[in-house]
Amino acid sequence: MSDPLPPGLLADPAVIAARLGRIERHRARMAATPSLSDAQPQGSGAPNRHGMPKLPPGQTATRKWPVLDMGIHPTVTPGEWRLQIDGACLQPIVLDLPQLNALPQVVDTSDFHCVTTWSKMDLTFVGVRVSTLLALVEPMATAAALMCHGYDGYTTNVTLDEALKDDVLVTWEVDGRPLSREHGGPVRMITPQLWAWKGAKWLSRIEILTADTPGFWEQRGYSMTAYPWRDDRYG
Ligand SMILES: Nc1nc2c(c(=O)[nH]1)N[C@H]1C(S)=C(S)[C@@H](COP(=O)(O)O)O[C@H]1N2
Ligand SMILES: [Mo]
Repeated sequence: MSDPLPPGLLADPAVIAARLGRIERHRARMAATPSLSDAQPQGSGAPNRHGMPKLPPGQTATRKWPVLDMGIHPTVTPGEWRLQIDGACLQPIVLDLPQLNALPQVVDTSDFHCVTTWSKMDLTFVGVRVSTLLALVEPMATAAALMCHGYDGYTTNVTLDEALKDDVLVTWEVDGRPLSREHGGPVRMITPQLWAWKGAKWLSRIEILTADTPGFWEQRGYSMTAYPWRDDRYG
């Protein structure tokens, strides 16, 4: 791809090139099996763990939880970590980890579906719902989407409808352990109803937008909506 990386982005170009190669292969598979494509991805509904076959089409469950990112893992200590929440809201804030931990917490078991065809099932996360964080900052009536930023310069967009789902968390603990650095510790976001790239690791900022705007992978051909159960991967 010829478009330059955004400034400040720590990325391995070989990792990005390899990931982009999947788009053409996916298009070819969709063309060969039109029943897998769906022009109307789901926009709402019950969480996918309930009343659905567990694995989305084309996915394989893994035993281990793979690590996938742009190749550089920023070091952010729990003491240094901050989350800025700003944009189209009335009360922008910056939270440190004790302040985040003091908010109402939830424990939720959900699945983690990666667009590269692996799914890690049944991870139990402790965190704060994104809906709780958004309530704190009072989004304006014009708010439509979030741009989630990582300390590595990564960005990904999530519509407000999706971000408000109960299992969308800002999390620091998984399966009884602090979230490891390679999985985005000290704090990351998860989006169990969407492909996992929508969950920014090393979360640094949640920017409230008035229009859904593509993030890093979305600018490079990944789906804006990213619904695993519709095989909605690219384009
Ligand atoms: N900050 C940041 N977050 C990121 C990424 C990244 O490169 N940087 N990669 C995304 C992608 S493509 C996936 S599939 C998941 C992988 O999370 P894991 O490494 O914990 O499995 O993180 C997402 N969040
Ligand atoms: Mo991914």
